[in-house]
Amino acid sequence: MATIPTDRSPDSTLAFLRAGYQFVGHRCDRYGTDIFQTRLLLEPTICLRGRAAAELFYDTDRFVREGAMPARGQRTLTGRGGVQGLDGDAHHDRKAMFMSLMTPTAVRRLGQLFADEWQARLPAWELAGTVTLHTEVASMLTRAVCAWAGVPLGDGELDRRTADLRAMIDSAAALGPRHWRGRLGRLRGEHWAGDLVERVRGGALSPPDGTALRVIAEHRDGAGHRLPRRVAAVELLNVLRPTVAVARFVVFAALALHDHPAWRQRVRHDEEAAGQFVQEVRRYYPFFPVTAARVRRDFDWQGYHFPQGRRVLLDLYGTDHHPEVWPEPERFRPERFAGWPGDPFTLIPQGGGGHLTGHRCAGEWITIELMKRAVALLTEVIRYDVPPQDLAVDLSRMPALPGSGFVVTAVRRVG
Ligand code: HEM
Ligand code: MYR
Repeated sequence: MATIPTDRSPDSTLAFLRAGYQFVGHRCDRYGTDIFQTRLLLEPTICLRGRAAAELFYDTDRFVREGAMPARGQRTLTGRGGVQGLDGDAHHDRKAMFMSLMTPTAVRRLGQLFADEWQARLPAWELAGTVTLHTEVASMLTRAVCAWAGVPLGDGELDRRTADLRAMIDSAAALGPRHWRGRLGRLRGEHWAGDLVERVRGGALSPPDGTALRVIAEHRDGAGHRLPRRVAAVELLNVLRPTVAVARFVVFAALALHDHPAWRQRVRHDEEAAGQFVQEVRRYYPFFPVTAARVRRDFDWQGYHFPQGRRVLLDLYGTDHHPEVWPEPERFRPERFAGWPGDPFTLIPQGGGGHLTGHRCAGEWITIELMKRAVALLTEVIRYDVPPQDLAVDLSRMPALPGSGFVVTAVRRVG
């Protein structure tokens, strides 16, 4: 049995937070492997990257999710009791509930609500002179996803809810005040979402059939039990929060259009080119760095031993930038997706494997739809100037964003 290359440091948690997206990749490069072991949060942890590793990681006979997500991430990003930490039949049942929301018609409807919201804000943008895209898009997505999910949202509530959802995302890998803002956002958010669920169950609120709020409030598990209020709240937030997170990908799309102006022309009124562009934005820009699981029971793989219970991280960013998978990974080249046959284990910004059978992101189709809408709006409906600003994307900052949040000026409607 080969020994997994192992970091000597007694604990690398701070090194991980400092190195960010490149923590796993740099060490793999140093050891000349796609696997090494380190200590994170005082626990031995195996880190993996690459296609074969992704295929292994998504084998549910070999890995479980129970107890995989660090407590800090549960208190901020995911909550407790939600789909991310389930295994086996319980996971399958809960995941089917999410996937039932993702019909092509429903996905298009969310895209339309978002585009309508964007159009409605244009006059205010034209007047304002200066707009920060990340702030505006996050707020528009909150409005759109609440309408889509059957969640009532008063005008006076929009800023509070957007801020809380953003704080949950921003705090996922943070220490100090940023972590506490996330905890407060989650506390308030779960309280709000729990009340909504109770109002539906009590008949005071009647969201349309098939909307996320109604489906989650009325869901019954295999044994016929409703979700506890707190779990239902966590699952409703699992629809609202990540949709708001798509604002980051919209900003990255705007950044890519700015840095590669030839693509501004190519994507206009060309669905195929726009599709390739969106895939490359998802591959290229840093978002969800790694995901975590635990070894279900002892096994050996490629001559390495994986002991039961060991935490394992899959490097999503590192796999999306692996030179054996993606030639010239640090070049932004949407044309690499022309005729791409698809592979569930190579393009994994939102996880790999199957949507229903495993933990791959339930919102991948929504994400792609919203990004395509944003690209069309940015290239076909408006023109804008991009003044000098801090557009650098700091790879040690998780989750990442251009420093300025992408400021645009002189917004005018052209389409
Ligand atoms: C899971 C990323 C948008 C709902 C995940 C995972 C990642 C991810 C990396 C975990 C995969 C794993 O652990 O194997 C993203 C990114 C998004 C996004 C980068 C872009 C903003 C969305 C949207 C929704 C959503 C729009 C819903 C409307 C979920 C759910 C899970 C999940 C419910 C848990 C799936 C499970 O455990 O089975 N996402 N996601 N996500 N995502 Fe997303
Ligand atoms: C979501 O809201 O579920 C999707 C987007 C959130 C991305 C946040 C990524 C930050 C770092 C997470 C570290 C996870 C460690 C296991």
